[in-house]
Amino acid sequence: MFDLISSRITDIIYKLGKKGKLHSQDIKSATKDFKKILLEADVNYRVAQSFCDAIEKEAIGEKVLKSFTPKEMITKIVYEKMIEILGKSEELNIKKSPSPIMLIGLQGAGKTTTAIKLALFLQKKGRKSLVVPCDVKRPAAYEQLKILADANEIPFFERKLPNVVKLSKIALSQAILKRYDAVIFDTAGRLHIDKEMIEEAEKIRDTVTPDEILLVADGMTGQDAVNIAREFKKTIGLTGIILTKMDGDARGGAALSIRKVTEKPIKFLGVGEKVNALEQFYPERLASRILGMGDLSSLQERAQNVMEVEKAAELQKKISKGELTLEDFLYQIKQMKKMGSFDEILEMLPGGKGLKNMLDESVLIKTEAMINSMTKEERKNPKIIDGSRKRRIAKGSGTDVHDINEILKEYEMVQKMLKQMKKGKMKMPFPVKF
Ligand SMILES: Nc1nc2c(ncn2[C@@H]2O[C@H](COP(=O)(O)OP(=O)(O)O)[C@@H](O)[C@H]2O)c(=O)[nH]1
Ligand SMILES: [Mg+2]
Repeated sequence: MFDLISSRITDIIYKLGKKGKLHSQDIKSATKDFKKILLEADVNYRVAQSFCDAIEKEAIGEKVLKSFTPKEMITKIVYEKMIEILGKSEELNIKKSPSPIMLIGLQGAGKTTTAIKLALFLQKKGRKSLVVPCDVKRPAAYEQLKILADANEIPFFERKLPNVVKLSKIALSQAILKRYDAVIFDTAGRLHIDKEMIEEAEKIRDTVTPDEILLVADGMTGQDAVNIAREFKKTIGLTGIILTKMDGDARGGAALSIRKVTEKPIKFLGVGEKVNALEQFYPERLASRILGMGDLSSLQERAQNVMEVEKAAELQKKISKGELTLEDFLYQIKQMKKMGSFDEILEMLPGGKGLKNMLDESVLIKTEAMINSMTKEERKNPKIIDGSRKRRIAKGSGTDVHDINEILKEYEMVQKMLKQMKKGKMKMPFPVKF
């Protein structure tokens, strides 16, 4: 996600950071480059323009704070302006009981898949949803939703009725009777916006008075998605947007402009075909990801899911004392593996995108094998690992002595770094509030 735009923006910031002092010329040429990158990423022209103007104005006008380096200054300004165009994060609005949620959008945008993703998302929060197939003309649409609902044990509205108004009314009353928390209406899409589709959606809207009318739009289509959103907002009305296929969208133009253009919040991102590939949209996280500062809060959230709280506290204590053993190192590797693919995790760490090119997963696997071949004593006190121990470990883990030396060296470096941090010699990177 956003790989290209992210690497190019961080490049510019890096170059600016090398200068001792920021002159207005440097800032002007950097914002010009920013604009070029944004337009190439298919960001709306006016959004790109106002974003760059705001950065320029602030960067030139800003009293350079003594405690900030030029790189930190410019990162901070770009970060803040990016959040301004992305808007505040907004939760799903489920006021009523049950809460009607209407999904609208063009055919192929991902409505049916998203209906199930949303139902599962709500289920995780302890809320039960009924999914309702509203495309009464295409039998395949009914089947697709039914198959997905059955496979994921989501309640599905079975009745087939030729009249979509009647159908949605009955579905809603069934949801009331059965005390569902939400009713998700998967409406009919077309290849293009047409009058019939709009009218049908308006009828459903007037029948069920939804808490949410969510546009499901294909994020890969860039400005087309933005224009579609604008059109739907004008006719049916929208409460929010779900951008799908963000796993395939390296450019990010739709995500960066849709809020500013439509003034409607992005509520979720679809990040894969699987039914769990739905992420709540947090502008701060996206901005810090794009700026290579890493998505620390997402990472923390995922870490909490897999790491026992006590163990985490214990590790934290050891880290702050500068006493991390190889045993702890191994534990962390194991936890990391549970959290997702190596690439995904690296991407969420500050500066991780750069590391991605230098590291690969096989190194991690090798490290794990080596530590596994060490005795408990060796893991606790790696200093005792002499030549003969190294040969034994290498043999046991299918590596060679050179590999063992490398990992021990790395471990020593981490130890040193932790000690320096403890002494306060090393500062944490640019402080961003998450
Ligand atoms: N890669 C990816 N594919 C998606 C995502 N959401 C939906 N799709 C795929 O897009 C295609 C169309 O989705 P569907 O839900 O049938 O769209 P609908 O016509 O709007 O109901 C299907 O092949 C889905 O698997 C997503 O977030 N990422
Ligand atoms: Mg569909």
